[in-house]
Amino acid sequence: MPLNHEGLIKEFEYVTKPSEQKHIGEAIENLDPIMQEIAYELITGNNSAVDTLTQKALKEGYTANDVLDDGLLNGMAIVGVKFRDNIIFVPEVLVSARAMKAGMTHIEPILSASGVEPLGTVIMGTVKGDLHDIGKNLCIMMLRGAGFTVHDIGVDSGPEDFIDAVEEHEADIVGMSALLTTTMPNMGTTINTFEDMGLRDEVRIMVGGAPVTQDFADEMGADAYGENAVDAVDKAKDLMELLAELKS
Ligand code: B12
Repeated sequence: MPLNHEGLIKEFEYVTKPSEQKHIGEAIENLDPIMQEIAYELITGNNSAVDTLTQKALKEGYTANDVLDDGLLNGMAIVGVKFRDNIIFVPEVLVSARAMKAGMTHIEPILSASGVEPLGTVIMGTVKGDLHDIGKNLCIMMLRGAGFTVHDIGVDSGPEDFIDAVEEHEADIVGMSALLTTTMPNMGTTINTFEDMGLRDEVRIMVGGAPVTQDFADEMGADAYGENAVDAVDKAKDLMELLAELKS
């Protein structure tokens, strides 16, 4: 079915980077009407519509993965682009995140009951001294949606909190978030502590948050930097491949 949902076509016009136009465009060009509708309602933050449509799609025989990949995640990818490009702001992102949650309520139990092997285990936290968690929580939602097991250690997390969580859950990846220029260096402190404890080779570390850049991530010794929640998933997948190569 070609893309014919007027609202979604309009929303896609906000995607202007050629690489994203290709990536997201290919994902949405042949979506069934109900998936186009789910993606659109998620973008506009209509959580009761996302809730109803997700249940309807599941009843009609779409798998939990179909609804997640084709409907919810495509919608969230456009939300991520609009937020980054200052077309929408925090309140709109939160409303879309609430709509995503409404859909995930029906998807998550099916995915966890299906016993699909998780892609990997991720520990996510906001670094010491920092209480911002909206972006971290969005990343967690997307990572879980993509098939990762994620343990959220919350905000104001010191090196020992990350290390304890990695050991307890035998995690593959650590994700650190920071929104304050004053707390960003705590990413480096955490990475150094992993090194000091001889645990640096056990995990791959990714960092993110509005003031964080690729250069800063390199300087701190992180393995990856993620610009947004969609990128967090891509980077986590890359890091899992890297870990698999290292282990083989
Ligand atoms: C909401 C908010 C708050 C809320 C936080 C609520 C919460 N539960 O998170 C409250 C009111 C508590 C707050 C408090 C403060 N805040 Co504040 N806050 C913001 C605000 C408005 C939005 C941040 C946000 O949620 N963005 C939305 C999310 C979706 O974006 P994001 O976090 O960047 O996340 C995305 C990416 O960065 C990435 N990402 C994020 N984390 C990770 C992690 C990984 C691993 C990866 C791969 C990717 C990734 O993916 C996310 C999704 O796309 C910003 C201003 C702004 N417009 O950015 C100021 C801002 C961050 N706050 C600021 C300040 C100064 C403060 C306070 C110090 C204010 C004060 N004097 O008390 C306190 C600090 C409290 C503390 N110790 O942390 C400053 C920071 C300035 C600076 N240079 O450091 C900002 C920039 C405002 C400003 N312009 O001055 N704040």
